[in-house]
Amino acid sequence: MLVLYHAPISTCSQKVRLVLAEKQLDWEGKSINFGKAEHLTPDYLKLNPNGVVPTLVHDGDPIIESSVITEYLDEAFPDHPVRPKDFKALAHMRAWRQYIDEVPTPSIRPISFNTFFVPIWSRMSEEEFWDYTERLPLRKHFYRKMGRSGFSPQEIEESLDRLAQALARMEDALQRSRFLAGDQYTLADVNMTPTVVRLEDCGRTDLWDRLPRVADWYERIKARQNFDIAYMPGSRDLGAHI
Ligand SMILES: N[C@@H](CCC(=O)N[C@@H](CS)C(=O)NCC(=O)O)C(=O)O
Repeated sequence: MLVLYHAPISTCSQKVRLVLAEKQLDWEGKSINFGKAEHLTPDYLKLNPNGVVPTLVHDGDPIIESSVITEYLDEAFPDHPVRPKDFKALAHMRAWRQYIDEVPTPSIRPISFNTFFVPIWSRMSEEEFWDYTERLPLRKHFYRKMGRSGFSPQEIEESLDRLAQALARMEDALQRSRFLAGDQYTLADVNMTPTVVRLEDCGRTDLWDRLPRVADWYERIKARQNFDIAYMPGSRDLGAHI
């Protein structure tokens, strides 16, 4: 029995939903509403002490961290693999995954947060914002430093520059293989997908205007069966779940 605590618009939840769909696994969803701070309730914090989504509960045991969850799913359910069997190819895939977790994944946050979280915070008074951030186990000081009005234009530009570098690295890799870590669709592609989708939803497809292999990769990613399942209604509507 697989239960996923997730949010439709959450990029980390989308990674897990892509893998669940690719592996054709049945799961029960429990949708978490950030606007109602459902990720910070005592019951949810018992499952995920970081107070973030996603959390996968498998036969009663919670598993947290999207990149850990996706690898766990591939280990626990070997059909329709999303990791190469060859150890060197696996190391190559993991290096990609680590790079994506370190560079593009945090770099999409400024543009994404300004679009998604700032409307929630702007409805709060300074005191309410302070009380809300006091409850955050993971990003209390990060959010306080950013403030209720979100990231500055300079911070947005810097993060878009990091994303442009990541897309250029993808273009280079896609000269040599069909997918990021070889000719097999793997967790490297899964990890990168939500960031590229979010860039499209924020109107920044210009970042791959001159990267034909990235454009082709993205079209192939969107044409896969797991895509429409993972991107359930509401997943791309940034204002819908506030
Ligand atoms: N490293 C974690 C990060 C999870 C994460 O940041 N989730 C976001 C949604 S994509 C969240 O729950 N944010 C709520 C918050 O920051 O308060 C993972 O990959 O699972």
